[in-house]
Order: sequence, then structure tokens, then C-alpha cells
Amino acid sequence: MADEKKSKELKLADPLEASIDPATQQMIKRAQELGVETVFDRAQNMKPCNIGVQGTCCKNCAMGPCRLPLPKGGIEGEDTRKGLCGATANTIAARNFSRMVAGGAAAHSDHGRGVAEVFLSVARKETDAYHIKDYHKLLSIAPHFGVDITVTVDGEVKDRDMDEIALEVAEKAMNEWGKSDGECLYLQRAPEAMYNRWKELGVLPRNVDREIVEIMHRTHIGVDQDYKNLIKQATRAALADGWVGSMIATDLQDVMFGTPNPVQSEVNLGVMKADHVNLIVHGHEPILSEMIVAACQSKEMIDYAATKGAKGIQLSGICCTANELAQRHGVPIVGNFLQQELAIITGACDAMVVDVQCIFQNLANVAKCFHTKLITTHPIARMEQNNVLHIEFDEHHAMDDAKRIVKLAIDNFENRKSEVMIPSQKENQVVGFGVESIEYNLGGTFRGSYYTLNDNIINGRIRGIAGVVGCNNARTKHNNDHIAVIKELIKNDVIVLTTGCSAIAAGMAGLLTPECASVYCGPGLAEVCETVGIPPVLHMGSCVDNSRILLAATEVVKAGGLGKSIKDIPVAGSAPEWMSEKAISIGHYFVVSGVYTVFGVTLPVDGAPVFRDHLYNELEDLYGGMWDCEPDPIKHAHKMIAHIDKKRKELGIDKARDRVLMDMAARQAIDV
Ligand code: BF8
Repeated sequence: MADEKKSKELKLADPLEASIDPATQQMIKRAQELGVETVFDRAQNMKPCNIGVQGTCCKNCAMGPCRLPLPKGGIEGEDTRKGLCGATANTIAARNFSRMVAGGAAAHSDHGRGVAEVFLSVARKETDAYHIKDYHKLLSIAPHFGVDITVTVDGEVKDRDMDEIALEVAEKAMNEWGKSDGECLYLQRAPEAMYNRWKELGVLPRNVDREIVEIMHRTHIGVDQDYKNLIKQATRAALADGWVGSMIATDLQDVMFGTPNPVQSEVNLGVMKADHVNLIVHGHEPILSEMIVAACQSKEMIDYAATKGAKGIQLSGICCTANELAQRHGVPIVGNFLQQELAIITGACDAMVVDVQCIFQNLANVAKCFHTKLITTHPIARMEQNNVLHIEFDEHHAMDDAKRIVKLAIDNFENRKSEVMIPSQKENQVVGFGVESIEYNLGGTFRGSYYTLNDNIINGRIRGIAGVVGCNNARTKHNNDHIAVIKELIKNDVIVLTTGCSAIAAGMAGLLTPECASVYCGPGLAEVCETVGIPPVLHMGSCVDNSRILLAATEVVKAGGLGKSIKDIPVAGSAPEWMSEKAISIGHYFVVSGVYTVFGVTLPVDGAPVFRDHLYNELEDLYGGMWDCEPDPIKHAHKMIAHIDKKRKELGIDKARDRVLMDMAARQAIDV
């Protein structure tokens, strides 16, 4: 009996093996003492499916699931594996991969659609809660929708009425999800050579929804049975995510809530305060959380909190909602994906508000062990557990909804039952580097431009640019690979642009401060960072804000001297601890935008070596970028550096050279 009981006992995670972050280690231990299960423990007790990991399990019809694991010794001779319908391992892996792109693109783009709908309400003046905060940004994006910002009256060119511009932009933006002909308008923001290549290859997305639906059609049993053709469609959908749905989300959020500028903030579980009401926002869409920021700052709510004995209201965030609020308001970040349960286990979380994406269903089970109110707010993301409250958020009565939520948290402050234990760890960080603020930071109003960056890449002080993004994954040590990859890159003079949970990890490790440059960077990058006063790792926002990285790379191309397309510049991408379908969509739009992109953990392609070769090698000839996977973070970083060096060589900037100041014409005349 004793043995039987023992065999059923769940294994517990070793906190020191589960995370590199002391606050996280402390809270995993605390959870185990309290008998509260977390993702770290569950990862010890459920192994990933070996065939799913290889990408070769097909459950697209009821004759299966058909499972095609790679034979132990690999494939010798002809690969005769097939499912009941005859689908090959390549077809199955490509269908699964394409469906992941569809899932990721749908999540980002539906977020974008939600933002566009709110912006349409603003433009139609149907809501008082939201306004246009950044008219300059509105004017800068309008031409990309084909919206005029001037009118000619009696031969005289005049500024066009701002309300008219907003309405036309909103209508054009909405149209991008479902128009009946043509191609998505934002694609022409890409470097011309890249746009022309997409056109030549026939992968320009027609509208966002269509490309996602078409993946679901093609991957139904008995439709597309050519892995190359499937990946072509995945390319259309991924481009519709990065260059359209996500980019519109970023732009319209900036128009309504402000374009980020570098701002100081704090990060890690230690931002929670024992004597304050702790309200945590978790998820992705800033539509609701922007209102909650305003409600928390209102005198009415602050006074109400005081009546309950609280010293104030501490609002903080988890996951990409956290990045959205941090980059615009400096709201502190509690943690990233794997820390969501831990925030409740502090015993000090009076309410956690969630919207969409990356929310553990187990939060409800953890909340049951504490006094925490868990509140869902989005009609498409509810939870079955009976302790979860649902307050459906609507932009037409946004402030009322936000105040109701804040009041619930305040009322719950008195109900804390278990001992509160908040780790002391928190770090300072500078967040909010958008395309615009990088330009400004590199040269001020006098010489704000990407030339400074290009000059320093050409003269070799900066070896190249890396985008390090994406999730945490309980199959790897929390934050370990993000930090190891980033530190190795900056040590080798590669400047890092970061978003999502990777950005939060970087903040927790103290890498988002200008001061860290002298500690961690190679001499060239350190010199640049110290001269202009920027961190070597630039926080560029949430996961939809990966569109900012695409546009920053486009600005580098436009500034001249580093080629005609993103594929020419010394740049590489990375998602060291990815786990979500969104990461696959992001990875694919980076690849087909010309970026060599390395994922950590595993990629679900190993069971189909021919298909894998298409992603890892053949795509380079088509788009200039290609996939790779490397779980060892140091090797991972060095693969990126090797690619950056290859690009430097192709540009002829691989040798030390005298520093020559060039004007734009001279730069553009450099033959690549
Ligand atoms: O969208 S990085 S774990 S929170 S999916 Fe999720 Fe991954 Fe975090 Fe942001 Ni992006």
C-alpha cells in the first residue's frame, strides 16, 4: 500500500533546477510547502509526447491519429512511412506546422481586429473612454492605408480634417481582415526588393482572415499534399500576421494610447506590495488594461482603498499586457509566462484580471487556495471553474467596467487569509523603445536617424542586430536560455531587440539598463551604448510589437549601406524558450522577411527530415531567411553570430576599416 501510494505521489520540481531567478525559486518552494501545485511540478510528471514533438502525429481525421515516428536508426533508402490515407511524414509535419502558423496568426490578428474595432468606435465618436492620443502617429500611418492627409482647396494644399482621416483609416484598417480583392496594403511598407520578391513568389496575402481560413481548408484530409505548397500558404498567413494584423494592432494602439518612449520601470515579483491592494492584469490586449490604469489612478479609487486600510493600489502586469502598460506608463511587471501562478501564491494578489492568450487554466485552482479574485473579461476566453468571475468588458462603458474591477480588488484586500510572502527581488529597467524612439535616441532632434546605427554596424563597433523574443517553456529552465543567449550576443557586440516574455526575462536579469553595457558588452557595443545612453538590450514591447522589429530593420535598410533588403543586413532572430503557436507564426514571418531565425527547445519537424530541410535550407534561396533549432544557448547564440558574420562578409564590411563618414548617397551607392 505504502509503495502504491508512493508511486502515485507527484514528483516535485527542484526549484534551483526550474528557474535561474531567485524570486521564482523561492516561490516554487513556497508553493510546495503550501501543497499548491504549479506548472513546474506538472512538468516533472507529464513527459511530452515523443511523436508529437517530432511533428508527425496526424489527428486531422477519425481514421487516426496516425503516428509516424522517425525510426531509431533514421531513414535508410526510401521513406515508406504513411498514414491511413497515404499522407507522408512531410505532409503531416507541414500540415501541423501550417496549423500552428494559423493558430498564432489568428491570435495576433484577432487582437489586431479588436483594436481596429475600438479605433472605429473612437473615430465614429461612439465612446468617451478612448481618444486619439498620438495624432502624429495617425498622420504617419494614414498614407500606408492610402488615406490622404491633405486636401486641395481652390488650388491650395491644406491639412485635412483629423476626424475625417481617423474615420477613413479605421474603415480601411477593418477592411484588411476581409476585403474581397487586392492585397494587404501594409505590405508595401517592406523594403521594395523584399516586396517584389514576395510578389514574384506569389505569397502576398490577400486579406488576413482568408489566409488563415485557407490553411484550415488545405490541411483538412485530402487537400494539399505537397509540403512546399503548404508552406507557401503558411507564408501568406504569417506575412498577414506580422506585416498586417500585428502591425495594425501596434499602430492603432500607439495612436490611441501613445507611442512608447523610453520610461523607467521595475520588474519581478518583488514589485508587489504587502500593504497595498495588489491588482494584476494578465493577458495581451491593452484595451481593458489602459482603462484599469486610469481607474487605479483616480482619486475616487485611491480614497476608497484607504478606507479599507490599504496604503495604495499597486497595479502590475504579467505577460504581454505587462509589456504594453510598462512601455506606455512605466507600470511595473510582476513576471513572465511561467510566473503567473506564483504571483497568486504570494498571498498578496487581491485580484487578477485576464483577457486573452497565455493564461493558465490552473490559475483558477491556485486562486481557490488563496483569497484572490480571478476575473475573466473577454467573451472568447472564459474558464469552467466556479470560482472565476466574469465581467465582460465593453469599450462603450469601459471606465465603468474598469472601476468595477478595481473596486472588487480593493474590497478583497481585507480578505487575505494566508501569510503573505512577497520575494524581495526586483530590478530597475528602461522599457519602450519603438521605431520612432530608437531613431530619436540615436541622434536626438538634431540628427535623429538610423544612420548612426548603420554607421556603427559598418565600422564594426556593432557587429549586428539580433531579435530575441518569445515565451518561457516549462521544458527548459525558466529564463536560463533567454539570458544565456542575450549575454553571449551582447558580449560579441551584437545589439539585441527584445519583446514578449524574453524582454521580461531580460529586465529581471538587469539587462535593460544603460549601466549594464559596461558590465556585459563587448567593447564596441559598450562604447555605442555609453555614448548614446541606451541599454544594449532594447525592450520593444509585446509580441504583436514584433512588427516594430520588422519596421526597425526596414529603417536600417532605408538608411543605406547595408543592402537593399532585410536579408542583406547582419541580423538574426531567436526564440530560445518558445512554446506558443504565436511564436511559430512570428518565427515564420521573420524567416520569410529574410531573417535567419533560431528556436530553442525543439521544433516539431524532426520526424520529417525532408520537410525540415525545406525549412532549414531551401527557404534561404527563396526568401533569404531560414529556420534553425538549437537548444544549447551558447551554440544557439554562436549560430546567430556566424550568420551575422556571413552577412558582414557579403556586404564587404567584415574587415576592420578606417571610419569614414558617409552621406546618404554614398551609403546607398555601396554595391552589395
Ligand atoms: O504573446 S511571449 S508566453 S505572453 S506567446 Fe505568451 Fe509567449 Fe509570453 Fe505574449 Ni508572446
